[in-house]
Amino acid sequence: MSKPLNVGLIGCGFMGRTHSNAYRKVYSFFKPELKPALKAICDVSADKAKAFADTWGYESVETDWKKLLARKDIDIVDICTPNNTHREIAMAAAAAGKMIICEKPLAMNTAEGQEMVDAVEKAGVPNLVSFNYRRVPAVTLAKKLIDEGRLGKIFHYRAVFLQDWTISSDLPQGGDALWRLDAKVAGSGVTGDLLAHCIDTALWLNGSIRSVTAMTETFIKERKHNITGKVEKVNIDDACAFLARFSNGSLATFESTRYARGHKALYTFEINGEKASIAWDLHDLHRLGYFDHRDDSIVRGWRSIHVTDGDQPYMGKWWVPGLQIGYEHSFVHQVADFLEGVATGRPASPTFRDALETQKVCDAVLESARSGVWVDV
Ligand code: SOE
Repeated sequence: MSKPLNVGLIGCGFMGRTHSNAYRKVYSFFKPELKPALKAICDVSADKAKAFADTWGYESVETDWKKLLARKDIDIVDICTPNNTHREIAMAAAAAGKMIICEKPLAMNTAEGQEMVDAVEKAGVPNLVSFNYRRVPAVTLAKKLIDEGRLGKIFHYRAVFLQDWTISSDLPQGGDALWRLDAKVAGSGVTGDLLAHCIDTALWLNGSIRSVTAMTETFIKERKHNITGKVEKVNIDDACAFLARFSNGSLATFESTRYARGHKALYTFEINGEKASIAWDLHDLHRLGYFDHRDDSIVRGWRSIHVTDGDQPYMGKWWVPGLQIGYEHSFVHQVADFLEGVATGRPASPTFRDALETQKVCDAVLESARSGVWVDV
């Protein structure tokens, strides 16, 4: 018999939806020992919160996150609010003894992130940052292949995350849905929003990054602000490219932009080792490209592994071999792993401490873009 665990989720945006969907599905497929119950949804707009509660099946509604945190019947606080609120909510949730799941990036910067790590560790509460792409089965399979040593020594890591949704100069900054363009709310542009995903995956697959050199650009210098109504300077990075040296000696290139016309969410990475290479593409997320030099030369070549078999990561919990899953499932896996971590006492990764490493790389990238020199992480 599963034990219930009550969820209080803050924020009714896109991420609030992905997390809510995950809580609803996880029990049916993963049968965790702890069963999440959608207890309360919180948003500053009562209308939005009520509509969200109706859509996703939350039992109750709050409009003040402090009230949500004060409730005795809430076990997990799930933070799906803009980046500039993560620190304050997470610190208060830790002090209230709640388990915490926080959307990425962990914080606005490393100093804030460090405070959050200290707070959750002092309180001893389970904590996780939502870097969902780790839990796409093909990406998890990549981790397994690397850990088994199939690639041998790794020479290169190459990652890109391309979008095109901010090209129009008419697009305002700030407010609902567009806070990602407002540096005061988002902290940074593509570095914290998109490259943070690439960095999290890279640190997980290939170990720590030693140093970086970066360039950023803000193509549209001024935009109307949705809240103030004034035309204001744009302070986010619209595009960022950086080189990195990993501690294992491998070299890396990372690139991200919201100005790559034709690309909506093209996240790809390729890793080249002495014995084998792997490649992954979010647009074809259930496949993993794999090239093994040890294959017989007459049949050697890139193979496209259709990651749908029961013995491949997470897939035994879904349908039958050959039938693929998609983006939303990475969040279901995240909740399943978090709940298992709570039940077993072996925390799922990335914890706040793990995510702080990504934050440090993001900060080093932005510092290097400002200074024009290599920066040690
Ligand atoms: C930005 O458009 C965004 O929604 C990110 O914030 C998400 O983290 C990414 O997964 C998809 O793109």
